[in-house]
Amino acid sequence: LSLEERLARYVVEGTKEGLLEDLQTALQTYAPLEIINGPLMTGMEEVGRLFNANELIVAEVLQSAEVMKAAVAFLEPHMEKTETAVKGKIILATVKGDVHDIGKNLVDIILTNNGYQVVNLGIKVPSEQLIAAYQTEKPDVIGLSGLLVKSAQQMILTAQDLKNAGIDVPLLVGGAALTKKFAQTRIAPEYDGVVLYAKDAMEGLELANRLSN
Ligand code: B1M
Repeated sequence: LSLEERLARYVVEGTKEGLLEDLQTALQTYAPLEIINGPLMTGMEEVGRLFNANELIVAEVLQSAEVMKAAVAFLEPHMEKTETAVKGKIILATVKGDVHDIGKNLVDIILTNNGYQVVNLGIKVPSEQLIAAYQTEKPDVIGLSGLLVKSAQQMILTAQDLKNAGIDVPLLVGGAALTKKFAQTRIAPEYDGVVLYAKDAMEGLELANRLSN
């Protein structure tokens, strides 16, 4: 197998044996994010496909998630960092009912490495917790992640709750079950501030930069 195929296979098979060595080798050719968005994501997409086809069980998908997390943790110190003054503060959360956090944590790493102060509230975060965090942290942006179809609906409810609490800072939303259209036509009308959709972590950074300029 080629290096790229091996990297995808660690994720699919949920095994870490040889992973760090291969990641180290890959760093000679690729930037850390290219490794994540390339072979590691290819592996994750395959995991999603196999899970959908009932060829993997949740416990196995969890192992794959562990491999992805270990890989991201290994690559993180190799990512580019800017030494600029703090550009802004962002609260991040995976919405209520949803445990998926790999994408959200990638957004955290990329924003943190690029001058943002990130307050990561974790997973299954209900509106009340977001509102309380907003009041203590006074962030410039609130970022919501969700991968389940029901999480897209949850984002609408969360946007309504935030609006009812008088919150109108920009809302950055992302995650596999969302689309730009959904964000604009279903979430934005329920909120008082701007709602921005990011397809991936880098776009999340670009949108945050646009807001802070
Ligand atoms: Co789950 N899961 N899962 N899962 N899981 C999906 C999402 C699914 C599509 C798999 C499938 O069936 N093909 C499916 C959802 C179906 C649906 O709703 N339509 C699914 C399901 C059904 C479930 C359970 C219900 C399974 C069960 O228990 N029967 C259960 C849900 C539990 C719950 O949440 N209440 C469940 C559980 C799990 C695990 C715990 C085993 C594990 C998660 C571990 C963890 O996150 N700590 C897991 C995993 C790993 C997946 C897949 C395979 C991979 C997700 C992932 O980490 N991708 C996933 C299938 C897939 O997506 N291919 C699947 C890598 C990650 C980097 O990408 O998170 O999309 P992603 O983030 C991207 C962008 O979306 C974006 O940036 C990132 C890239 O740079 N982004 C943002 C994300 N958030 C953003 C926020 C932003 C900006 C950009 O701004 C704030």
